[in-house]
Amino acid sequence: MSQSNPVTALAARVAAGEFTTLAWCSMADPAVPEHLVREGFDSAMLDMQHGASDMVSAMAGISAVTLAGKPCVVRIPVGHFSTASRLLDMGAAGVIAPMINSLADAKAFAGFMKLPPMGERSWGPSRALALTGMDMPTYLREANKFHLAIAMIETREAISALDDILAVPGIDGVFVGPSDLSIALSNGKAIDPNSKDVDAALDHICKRAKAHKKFAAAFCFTGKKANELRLRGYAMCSVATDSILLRAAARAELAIARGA
Ligand code: 3PY
Ligand code: MG
Repeated sequence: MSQSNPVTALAARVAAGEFTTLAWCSMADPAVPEHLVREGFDSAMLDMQHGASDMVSAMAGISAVTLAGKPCVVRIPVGHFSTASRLLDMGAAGVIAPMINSLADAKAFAGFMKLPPMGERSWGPSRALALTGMDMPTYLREANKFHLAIAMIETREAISALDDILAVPGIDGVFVGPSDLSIALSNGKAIDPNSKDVDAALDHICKRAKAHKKFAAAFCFTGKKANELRLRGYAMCSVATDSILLRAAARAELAIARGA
């Protein structure tokens, strides 16, 4: 796996033990993730679960990011595992699946992410061949190694099934969703991604991931949190979101313009 090929670079960097940042994008315009990776993010993440991306805008975003020389991953809506295969066909470097709560969820997701014999992904990497520069035999041989299947852990059920999920061969890593997890761990009483319970779960999830030789990743609202989790062993973190960054920059510049 090469770090110079944008589609394979994310898996290569994870395998090399390097920490990577994700530009979390809820806007569908492909210029948004492209700007962010050109400003230094290691990769972009297009959100089809809670963001505006659909299949057409995701394809444009994957191309824009990849042609800017960086890997692009996409989060699918809950349970839309067949969409994961299509995104890989379009050149995504990996897919994040939300609400993976059981061994059955993990197996179903991995099945759509990996080509046989590891999974049941159907052949059709039309755009991916162009973006990777690979011929068909090379892609068939290499794809399962460089496409990251990332399962979100964000419920009590997922934490109970964590070892089963991590043991699925086609699952490469886990991704903590601290907002949903905080709601689950407080039995629906609170949304607090920085709660003590979420914090304890973050260490537990990272430890179990390492025990299975898989990687741990997490959503972070700030660079400070991402750096903290990096030091606690996390391999990959988002840093804020496109809209958080845009709104913060707007507030800061307007305050200066108004003499603050
Ligand atoms: C969560 O925190 O629940 C997420 O899914 C990250 O956006
Ligand atoms: Mg969530």
